[in-house]
Amino acid sequence: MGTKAMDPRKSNSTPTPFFLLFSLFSLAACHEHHPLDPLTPFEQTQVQTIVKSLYQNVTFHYVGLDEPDKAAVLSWLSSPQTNQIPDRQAFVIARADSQSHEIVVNLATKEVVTDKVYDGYGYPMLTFEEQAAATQLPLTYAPFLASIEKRGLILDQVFCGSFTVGWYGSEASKRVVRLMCYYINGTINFYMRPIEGITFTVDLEEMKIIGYHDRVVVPVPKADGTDYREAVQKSTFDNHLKSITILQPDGPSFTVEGHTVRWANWEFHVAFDMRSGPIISLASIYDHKEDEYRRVMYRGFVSELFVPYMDLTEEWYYRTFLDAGEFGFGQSAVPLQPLRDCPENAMFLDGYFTAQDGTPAKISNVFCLFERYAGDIMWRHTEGALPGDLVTEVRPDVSLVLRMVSTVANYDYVIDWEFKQTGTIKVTAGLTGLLAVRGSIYTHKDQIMQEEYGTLLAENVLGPYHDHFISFHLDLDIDGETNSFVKAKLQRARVTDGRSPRKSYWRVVNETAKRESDAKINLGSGATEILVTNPNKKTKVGNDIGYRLIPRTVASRLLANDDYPQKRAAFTKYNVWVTPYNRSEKWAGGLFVDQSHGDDNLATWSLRDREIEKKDIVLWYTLGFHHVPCSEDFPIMPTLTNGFELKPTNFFDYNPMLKFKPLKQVPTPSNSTSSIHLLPQ
Ligand SMILES: *[C@@H]1O[C@H](CO)[C@@H](O)[C@H](O)[C@H]1NC(C)=O
Ligand SMILES: *[C@@H]1O[C@H](CO)[C@@H](O)[C@H](O)[C@H]1NC(C)=O
Ligand SMILES: *[C@@H]1O[C@H](CO)[C@@H](O)[C@H](O)[C@H]1NC(C)=O
Ligand SMILES: *[C@@H]1O[C@H](CO)[C@@H](O)[C@H](O)[C@H]1NC(C)=O
Ligand SMILES: *[C@@H]1O[C@H](CO)[C@@H](O)[C@H](O)[C@H]1NC(C)=O
Ligand SMILES: [Cu+2]
Repeated sequence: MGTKAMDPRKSNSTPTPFFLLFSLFSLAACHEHHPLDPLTPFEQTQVQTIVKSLYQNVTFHYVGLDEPDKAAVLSWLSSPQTNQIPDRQAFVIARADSQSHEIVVNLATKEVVTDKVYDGYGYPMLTFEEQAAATQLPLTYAPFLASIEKRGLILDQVFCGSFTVGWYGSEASKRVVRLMCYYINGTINFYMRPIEGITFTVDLEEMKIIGYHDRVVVPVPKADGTDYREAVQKSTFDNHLKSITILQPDGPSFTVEGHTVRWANWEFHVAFDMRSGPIISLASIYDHKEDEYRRVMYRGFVSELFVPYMDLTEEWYYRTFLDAGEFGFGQSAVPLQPLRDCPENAMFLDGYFTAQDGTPAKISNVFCLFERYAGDIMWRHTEGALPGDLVTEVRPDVSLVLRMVSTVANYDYVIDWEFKQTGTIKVTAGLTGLLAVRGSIYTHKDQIMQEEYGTLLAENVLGPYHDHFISFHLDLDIDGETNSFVKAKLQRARVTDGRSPRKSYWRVVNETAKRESDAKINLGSGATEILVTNPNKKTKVGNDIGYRLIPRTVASRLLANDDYPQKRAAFTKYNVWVTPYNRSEKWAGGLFVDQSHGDDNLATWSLRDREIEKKDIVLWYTLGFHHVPCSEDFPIMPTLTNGFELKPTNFFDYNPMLKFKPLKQVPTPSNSTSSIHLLPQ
């Protein structure tokens, strides 16, 4: 951090070395594939050609790598020179002839391996193109034009958004969305100006409005004070912050080769997926004592999100979104802004998703990768008890962060995967952006005489209560695939035998889960440590090798089990689940999520109650936020964060950073005495 730093607003250039690195990244990706590399634009185009040769009239809803079998990947990894790389295959979800298809394309042989019509409940992820087309329909729809006129609004200031409809018990369904319109006139923040009381239903196959109800006229909230742009707010107040920058005069300490990132004692592979965003694979940590990389996680990614609103009015009750499976958490990612979204020392990576017609679409700067030094302490001690000089040993905490921001319409989700030299993987989810608000007749809380489903945030603006759950698929391989799941319960014990003047203490009672039903856990009551261990490997003194899940704030679902949205998002029933590895069990809310009935998801898979002891297991952790909006969330929300850590627990024989050279801290070559930067020694 330096006080001599330039004003970040005046510079939009990223130093050249990072761009150079980025070009290497793309080049390497073209030449030699890692079996888990995402599809390249060239491969996406091959998929497009092959699928279009089957169906002329087809829309692409998902295209991604058809993940090879884990055994094949691991055997390739054990000896990449001698073992053949598994054939590259693409997995496609497409619509043709009004049917959903699951298509697997072999990119080596250019053949369609399977083409299966899906006839169960639920529909594929929506495409941007069909949503854009749907939201244009109101602008020429006579009943809506009349509603707009009745409210004294002008049409060219109206903007409509599309929303998935959920499922509320009916048997038959069509591919439909609901629309909600907003008034722009005078603000970029139209989300704060709902034209409340109107519901549209659009048939996406026919691309026409099939339902319209103008139920009630509610004042459109004012534009005043809603526009968050600095130029509009004219940012009058000044906290007198001087500029801050992060300097790495010798460049970053990480390298990116293909999609493999190496930094400090970590190595992992990172891929972009249009459904889940970042997929971290094969995360391994170097153990200097063993002189080898030891695997911690085979694959980790955001599997599903669940955002149910608690407002029961006609215009709102259906809003119970599953953002990954309905809207695409990955394809909703946005380009990160250098110096604002990520610090100056960040490197940026691009990602590709597939547009509705099968064409590759690029998201520039979809990830940033940077070393974080926030002035924190990794470990320290001052020894002053002995005669002589005070002894102080301190190690600064420097970590590596991979970041993505997904903006699913109004909300912005900041997802960080952070790797610490002590072996911890820390995942942070930040929520910011704009609340979904309801237009209301109220201008003051005292006017509210009946049950409302939210907080009055401003005149005519009500912020409905809602949740955000984010479910992570964590295929941990703690030093190998054979793992067990252990609940270490901290239990109070009474002293009754007079062995101590104390009356109580606590002890650890370990329970190893035998089957899936033993591993469904709601955290937050009692003291239980959650561990994934490798019972075949021990530390020097005989403890099972392991990693611990350390959640931040725990939020458990509040909806009833028989409520429709809860059935669809039944993965939120518990905070923690464990399943045996199965290549096709990736999406906690099921594969076809839009209007799903909840018959294909984590909760139904785990009814099989499979054995999970000494098996290759997957840990699922769902973090949550209960969001009771407050006035500070208006007109734009300061970031709210939650997350979890995966921390080595009897994985190493001693503090893994004991024998590593500390970073050398040198003052920057400037007049400033307070600026410090770090150099590896
Ligand atoms: C393609 O399919 C869509 C949706 O089923 C249909 O509306 C459209 O008419 C079809 N176009 C052609 C050229 O067949
Ligand atoms: C649009 O905004 C302008 C400026 O704030 C205001 O004068 C005008 O009345 C608004 N028009 C409508 C139809 O809301
Ligand atoms: C329980 O497991 C923890 C973590 O692996 C370990 O530290 C502890 O020694 C175990 N306790 C017993 C009683 O086995
Ligand atoms: C993998 O999971 C799918 C979906 O739950 C299931 O149909 C299949 O039988 C499972 N495979 C194995 C080997 O258990
Ligand atoms: C150092 O300080 C002097 C006097 O304040 C100033 O003229 C000079 O530009 C400074 N140099 C740097 C590198 O900031
Ligand atoms: Cu929220």
